Amino acid sequence: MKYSIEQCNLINVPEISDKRGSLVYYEFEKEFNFPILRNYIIYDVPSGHSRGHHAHKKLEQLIVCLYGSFDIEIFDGTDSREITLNTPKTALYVCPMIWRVMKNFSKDAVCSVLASQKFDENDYIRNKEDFLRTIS
Ligand code: T46
Repeated sequence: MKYSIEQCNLINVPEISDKRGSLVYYEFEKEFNFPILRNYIIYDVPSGHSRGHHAHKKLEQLIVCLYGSFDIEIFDGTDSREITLNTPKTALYVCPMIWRVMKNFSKDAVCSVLASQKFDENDYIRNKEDFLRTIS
């Protein structure tokens, strides 16, 4: 199956705000089509550093910025798009076989990722030439 960045959409989740503050929730099965088997959190990224630089063979993910901001570039081998994430109200769904680079992290940025599979290094394509060869 050919995947494209057209399938990587921004999802706005419900937000409930009152005088005590705000709450957002991610309700699976209803809003997302994959089970969440893992959550990991990225934080304390030093200024000027980027992360990612890989694609996943099967993994689907929802990438959320809990605090601060960062940019994520997604590339399907043909088209690319850069998206700024800066609120827990909006998640970026990333389908398999998308090259991603996360950059421009603010000093206080906290990124939470909800993933469809447990960690498996064999699911990664960490070499860009291998990625381009795989999708061609
Ligand atoms: C992704 C982007 C958005 C684990 O042992 N378990 C885990 O669940 C994860 C995510 C990573 N690791 C190990 C693998 C490496 O030895 O932690 C180390 C750092 O991982 P990596 O260099 O892949 O981190 P990022 O920030 O470049 O990429 C991560 C995810 O790995 C990746 O799936 O899509 O965030």
